[in-house]
Amino acid sequence: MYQVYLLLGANLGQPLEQMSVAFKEVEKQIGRIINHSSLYKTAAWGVESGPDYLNQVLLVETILEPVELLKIINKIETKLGRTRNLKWESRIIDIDILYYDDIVMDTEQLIIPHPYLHFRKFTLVPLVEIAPDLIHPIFNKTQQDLLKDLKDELEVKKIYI
Ligand code: PH2
Ligand code: MG
Ligand code: MG
Repeated sequence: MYQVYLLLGANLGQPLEQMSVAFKEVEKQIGRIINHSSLYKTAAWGVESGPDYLNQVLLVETILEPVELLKIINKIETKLGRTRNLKWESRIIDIDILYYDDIVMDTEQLIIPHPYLHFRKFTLVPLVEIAPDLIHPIFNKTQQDLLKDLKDELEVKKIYI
């Protein structure tokens, strides 16, 4: 079994509903969700004119190897209506692999850990909620320390539903 941290994100359509469907599809097709963060309402990062996002981090146990996992993720995203055009454009659903055990890989297809996670408060705040002491295998820092060192000022607000 491998332990994988995934980030769910949505800012088009009915974000709350899509996040909930994605959560269930992850359980069905990827593995047991052993922990998850709260939901966060977050300002669009990268293309800052976009609508706010909902974001959530899941910790999942899976037997899928990284590339197999990516394929299943793409399948779930497509099932929910995701299309792809521009980098960082608004989306119905996005499922990103943040960490996969303490694996480090950098191929054309897949980079683990996620190459932008340490630049993004919308990723680090939910990660700190459920895994403050998890070590980033390249920077050798905890999630708490990565967040402390981060200068991203965009709003990340826990929501209660
Ligand atoms: N995802 C992006 C680009 N910008 N901004 C927020 N707040 N949340 C996201 O999940 C997000 C983003 C590309 O994947
Ligand atoms: Mg993403
Ligand atoms: Mg993605």
